[in-house]
Amino acid sequence: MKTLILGGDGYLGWPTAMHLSAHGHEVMVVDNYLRRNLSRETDSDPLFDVPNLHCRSESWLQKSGNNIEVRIGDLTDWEFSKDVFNEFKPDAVVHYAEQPSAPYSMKNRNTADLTLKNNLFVTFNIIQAVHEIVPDCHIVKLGTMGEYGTPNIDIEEGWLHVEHKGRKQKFLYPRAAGSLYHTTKVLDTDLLWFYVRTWGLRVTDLMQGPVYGLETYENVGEEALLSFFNYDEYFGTVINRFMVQAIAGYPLTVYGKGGQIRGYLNIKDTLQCVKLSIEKPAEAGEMRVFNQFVETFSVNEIASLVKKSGERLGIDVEVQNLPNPRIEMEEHYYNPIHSALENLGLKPHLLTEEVVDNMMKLILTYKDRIKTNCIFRGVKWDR
Ligand code: USQ
Repeated sequence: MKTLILGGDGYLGWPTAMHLSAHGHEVMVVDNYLRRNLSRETDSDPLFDVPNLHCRSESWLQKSGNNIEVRIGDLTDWEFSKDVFNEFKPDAVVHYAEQPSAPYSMKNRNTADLTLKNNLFVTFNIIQAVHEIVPDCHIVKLGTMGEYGTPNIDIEEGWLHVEHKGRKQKFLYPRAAGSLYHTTKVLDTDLLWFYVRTWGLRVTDLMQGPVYGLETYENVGEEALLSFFNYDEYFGTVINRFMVQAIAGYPLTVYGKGGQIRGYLNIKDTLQCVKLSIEKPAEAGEMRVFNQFVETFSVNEIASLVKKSGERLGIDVEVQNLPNPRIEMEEHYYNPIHSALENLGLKPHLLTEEVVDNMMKLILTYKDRIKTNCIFRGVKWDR
């Protein structure tokens, strides 16, 4: 099976490429190094240096004997996108090629502009290229649980059945995103749904929660194959950030009351979910939406897990409640359904004490690399 991974340099893109390659897929990765460049521009370097995609592909070939093709270019450029699809003719395309940070999207007008244009035009070009060149290709799109916001009713998997004045209709579940970044994902979903209805595309839209973790089955023990691991305010997700803060002796930055609940997953489960989605594809004219996370935690619960791990490892961890720079509910109902991926065969990895301790120990080996000035920038939503 030929699988094209767009955004193949990122935190999730490169591990996905290796995982699918290890399981027999013929893989091509494409990236324009946007995430690397934004990390550098904002002085938000990852915990360790990450070799470029050509070097990582070479390391993977040495380790596995499998080749991963690499193309560097900007997928908002139609000519480049068209060339990639014409050359590779994928059976499936995994779309990670987006500016992934909520705080970055809220920093100023220019970062908002970049986020909106990049995210929507890459999605648009993928849709056009699939329709023109490989109409049977399955699009697996990384969306976010943040598309739904935190409504006061259960969150279904993508769709809501509404009965109104005696008649029934299935709608996309109402969206109410909490940042411009999350809103671009809502707009992506709408674009995809329009073209599924109009052109009969096959689409799986994965509503993913925040991901944590470093090691996957393919990179374990090999620094050259590790993924980007950001812990700064822009590009780090909260569990990864809190562990690095604990190791650095920097008080954990709980925003507001810390009752914000999200659905989390280990990076290993992202890889499983994407693989399962590709290998059991959507039908032509079908848009599947799966909620992609395995367990929910409040920010306070995460801080407590990290603090307790610190106690076991002999590290004193302080927790600090900061005024929340974001606009979000700090206490709320949260009950999202997440059975579809488990029904497809997902075997969840949970955030056990052992998993937290092992991640903390690995981060400890990079303690000298931690730069505390990027941990808190205080990007305000209502600037
Ligand atoms: N939070 C803190 N302190 C911090 C960082 C975050 O209290 O130092 C809180 C946030 O306010 C939020 C929660 O932790 O309530 C999660 O924040 P996050 O930064 O881990 O996640 P978020 O900004 O929502 O974005 C991340 C990824 C994004 C993905 C999304 C999934 O960066 O690409 O789409 O998680 S979800 O959150 O389900 O929308």
